[in-house]
Parts: sequence; structure tokens; C-alpha cells
Amino acid sequence: MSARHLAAALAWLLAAPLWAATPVTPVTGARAAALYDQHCLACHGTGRLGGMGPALLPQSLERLKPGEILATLRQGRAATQMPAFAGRLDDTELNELAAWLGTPPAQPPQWTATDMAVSRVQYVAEASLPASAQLPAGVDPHNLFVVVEAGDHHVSVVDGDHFTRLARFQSRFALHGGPKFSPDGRFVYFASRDGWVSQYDLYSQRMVAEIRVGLNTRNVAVSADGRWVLAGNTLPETLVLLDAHGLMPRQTWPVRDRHGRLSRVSAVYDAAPRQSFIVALKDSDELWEISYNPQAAPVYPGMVHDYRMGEGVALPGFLQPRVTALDMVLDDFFFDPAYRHVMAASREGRAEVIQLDTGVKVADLALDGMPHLGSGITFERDGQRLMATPNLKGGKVTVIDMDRWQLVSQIATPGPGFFLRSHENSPYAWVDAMMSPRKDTLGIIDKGTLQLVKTLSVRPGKTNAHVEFTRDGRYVLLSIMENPGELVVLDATTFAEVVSLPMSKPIGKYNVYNKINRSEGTSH
Ligand code: DHE
Repeated sequence: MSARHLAAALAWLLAAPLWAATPVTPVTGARAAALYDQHCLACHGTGRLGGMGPALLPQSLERLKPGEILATLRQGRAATQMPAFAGRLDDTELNELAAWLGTPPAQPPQWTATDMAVSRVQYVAEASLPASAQLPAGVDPHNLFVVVEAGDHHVSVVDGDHFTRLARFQSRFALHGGPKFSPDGRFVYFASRDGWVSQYDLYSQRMVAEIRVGLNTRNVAVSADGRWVLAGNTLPETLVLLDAHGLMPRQTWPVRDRHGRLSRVSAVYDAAPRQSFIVALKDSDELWEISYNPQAAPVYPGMVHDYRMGEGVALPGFLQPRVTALDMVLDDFFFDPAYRHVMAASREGRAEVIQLDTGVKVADLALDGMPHLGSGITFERDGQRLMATPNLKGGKVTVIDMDRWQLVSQIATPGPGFFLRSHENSPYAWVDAMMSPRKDTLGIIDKGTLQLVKTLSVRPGKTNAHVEFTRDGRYVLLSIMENPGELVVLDATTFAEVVSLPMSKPIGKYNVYNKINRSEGTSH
């Protein structure tokens, strides 16, 4: 072993978590693997890569609470095909299997171009789809809502004028990130944490195509010209470009940084005014930009744009990633409406503003705690363009002046929250407190006075989570994120309840019009 490898091994040992040294039930890999083959493989696939059931790799299970793997093995999962194994396996077997599932496989899992191609399913040819929306009379195809129900992995399509459910279909396991729409609002694209990308036709309420682009995926972005879908993966560490019509894979980029290290993707975004995708990375101090403008001048591959070296402007070439070196890992992004600047935050609570053309940092931002920039909104107040973001670790909404990049206000809210939403036609912004003991309380902020003017507990004791406005901003649709849960429609001015639909742990919901028109009160 070379000195470098020895030092690396020592560093790894020293960095190993304390629990690794404390006695736990020994994982007899061979026995657990045999139990897996006998009881789990048929649903969860060879190599734990997933099949009818989700992948069971440590990366797929990392969001479970301690003890949840064992509890699921024992009790099964309600409303799914996962049976209870208590009684079929004894305690030692269950413990060994649970511990083994939490350890990485001996051979790092692979997901090749062939795997991707084989996984692709075309359910219906786009050419055979109806030319216009097949919806009940009076339904506005641009005021539809797509609601993600995480409880039993389904999606509902809801009419935003009459608040009736028009369709409900099974989704892939654990959708994450906002579903993204084609520019005309006809197709909606979903990404599942399990690596699947789906194309669904809202006009005929049919799934068009699906493909598994990786083993662990963060989200997708759709190009403003409707031609491309970009998926960002954490396992393997890749970006996958798909044809938006049928999801044929066109290009895969391994995300290797300028030091040669692979990085997981944190999220991909469509920067419509720039005709490019922007990529946030989880493990590297880099930002990537990939132009989908066929007129973009080519750049030489692997070019790094390092503002600290005083380099000039170099725009990204057509389908060629341009790398901007950052001074730290920044993986949560928010863009100004023209996409000239990105506000970028680190997990440690540091944040800065970077000019996207030059790669130059133009400001440090006073954002403590853990701002959730991805859920930020903008609005105008007294001629000033403001940006507001919730905070996962602090009961506050932070308001920033986007012209001067200065802190305007910290508005105290009922507790740390995930989502903030508003609409051009509403004087209010709505924030949840779902990361706190007051998870049942929404805060309503007056965008004029920047004061919290009301708190609302629509279903006391239950998680009042994500909200989204209707196309005209008159109503708010709220997720009661429980199982069984509800989608509650509220009057956006009087806050009175209008109607409620039963749902299975609804999380996010997405209004076609607000998304394709890039409403300033929602994410894109
Ligand atoms: Fe999300 C969007 C990151 C955990 C529900 N989430 C996003 C986006 C990012 C992100 C970067 C914006 C991309 C987009 O919309 O396409 N989320 C993260 C995390 O890093 C974090 C904290 C931990 C993780 O392991 O992923 C995380 N997210 C969650 C959850 O636990 C939530 C509540 C439930 C879930 O799905 O697992 C959750 N995230 C959402 C939702 C959106 C989202 C509903 C889209 C919001 C919208 O209105 O557009």
C-alpha cells in the first residue's frame, strides 16, 4: 500500500462514524444476502436495484428514520404490496437483513447506457394522441393542477375552476422536485427518487413514455423550447439529456469536476432567458451550465471558468457543459427573473450572488440557518424587486432586495418551513411551519408591509404543508400532508374553506398556467 493510500485509509478510519465502533448485531452478509434472494429479490430486483418495488440501496434508504427499515420489514407497508415479515423471519434474521440493506453492495451499482435503453417504455406514440385537450366541457387546460400524492405514490389531475378530480394514476416510487411542463402546458414530466422519468399527456390523460435514467435522481428540467428534458442524478453521478418527445436518451455526462472527482447533482434548472440548463452540484465547488441554443458558439470541452483567476466571459456552447469554479460547494439556487444572477447557498448556511455570464461573485448574502432558496419567490414592493425565502432551520422568512442584494427584513413565522408561495394577484405570501412542532400552522405575510398578518390552522394537529394558487390567484390549494390527507381549497382573500378532496399524503401541486408563465409567486 502506498503512503498516499495508507494516509487515505487512515483518514477514512478516523472519519468513520462512532456507531461503526459500537457493537451492533453482526451483519453476516452471506446469510442476509441469501434472505434477500429468497424473500425480496422478486420485487426489489437483482443487486437491490429496484423492480416492481423500490431500490433498496443505502442511497435510496438514507431518508428513512432510524429503525424504519426494520419496522418496515416487520410490519410491511400499508396500501402497498410490501408484506409483513414478522412471523416469517425471526428477530435475528430481520435484524441482519435490515443492517445489510443499510450497507453498500460489495460491487458499486452500475447504471449503463444499455440499462437505460432497456428500461425505456413507450406506452403510446405521440403521433396517435389527440390534437386537442380531451377534457370535460368548461375545463380550462391551463388551470389544471397536478397533485403529487406520496402516501400511495399516485398523481391526481384536478380542475382548478371546479375543484374536481379528473384523473388519478400510479406514479413511480417517491416523486421529488416539481414536475415540469412542456411550454404549451400539454405534457408534464416527473422524476422519481428511484431514477425514473415519466412523460404524461394532460390532453388525453395518458402516460406517454418512461425511462429509468439512474438509480437515484434529484429532479428534471424541461427546456423552454420544449425539445429537451435534463435529469440530474446522484447515483450514478450523471446528467442525462432526453428527447422531450418520447424520452429517448440523447447524451449522458458524467459529473466529474476539475479535480477529477465525481459529484452528485443537487438539482437541474431551466434558465429560459439564457436558453440553457443550470446545474447545482452537491459535492463540488462548481456550477455547470449547458446551453440548448443551437446557435451557441462552441467552446472547448472541459473548459473551466474561474472568476478568481480574472478570466473573461465565456458563454456555454450548444450541449457543452461550461464549468464555473466557485469558492465553496453551493447547492441550493434561486435566480433573478432575467437569469442574470444566481443566489446560491451552502448547507452550512453561507450564501452568495454570482453573475452568471462572468462567473463573478457580486455579493455575500446575510442568510443564516438553512434557507430553502429552491422554494423562494419574488415580488415588487415600492418599485423594488424583492426575493423571499423560507428557512428549514429557523422560524423566519428572509426578504432580500434583488437590486442591491441587501437584507430587507427577517419576518418571524410560526416555525421552520419548507415552502413559500404567492401570486401576482394576491397581496399575501403563504408559508408553512412543517419542520416544527407547529407543523399545523400556516403563516400569512402581507407583501406590502412585510408583516405576518395571520396564522391559520386549517386542520389542527395535522401537517399544513405546500400551497399553490389557481391561475387567477383567487384560490389557494393546501396540502394536508397526512395519510389519509386532504387537498383543501381556500379563498385567497377571506381564507374561508371552499371545498376539500381526499388525498393520500399530498405534497406538492402544480398549476399549469402559473408554471408555464413563470408566475413570480411560484417555483419553476
Ligand atoms: Fe425537496 C423541490 C431539494 C427534501 C418536497 N427540493 C426541491 C428542489 C430542490 C430540493 C433542490 C427544487 C428542484 C425542483 O423543484 O425541481 N428537498 C431537497 C433537499 O435537498 C431535501 C432537503 C433533502 C433530500 O434528501 O432531498 C429535500 N423535498 C424534501 C422533502 O422531504 C419533501 C418535503 C418531500 C419529498 O418529496 O421527499 C420535499 N421538494 C419537495 C417538493 C418540491 C421540492 C414538493 C417542489 C416544490 C415546488 O412547488 O416546486
